[in-house]
Amino acid sequence: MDHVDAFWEMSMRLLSPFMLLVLTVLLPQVAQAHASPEAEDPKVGSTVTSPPQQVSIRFDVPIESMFSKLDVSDSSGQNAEEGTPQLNADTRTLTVHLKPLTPGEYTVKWSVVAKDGHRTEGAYTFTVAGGS
Ligand SMILES: [Cu+2]
Repeated sequence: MDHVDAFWEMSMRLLSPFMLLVLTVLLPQVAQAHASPEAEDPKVGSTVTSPPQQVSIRFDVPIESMFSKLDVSDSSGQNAEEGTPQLNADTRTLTVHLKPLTPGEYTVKWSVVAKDGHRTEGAYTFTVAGGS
């Protein structure tokens, strides 16, 4: 074993605990940087008795408004939203206004880009009660 190897081995022995600490602190933040829905209004899978005037989703991290989409459609696939989705001042809540909704099931599709550049997307339904 030559001098360089010994130096290298000692360096790694000292550095490894430090590297482990750095990874432990940094990795959870990287993993959480994707945007996941925290709260939906109307709630996922819910049945509401009065037609909502808007759909909003609050995410767990800030999102980019330019790349974020929020679509609402009725059971025949017709657009139910009115205008384009707006990002609230908190930069975590996406809201879109709705046309007057008739009773039935509605599908909400969302697709957002978090500040780390990663896109996440999902869909869920809610039902407006009444009718047949
Ligand atoms: Cu990410």
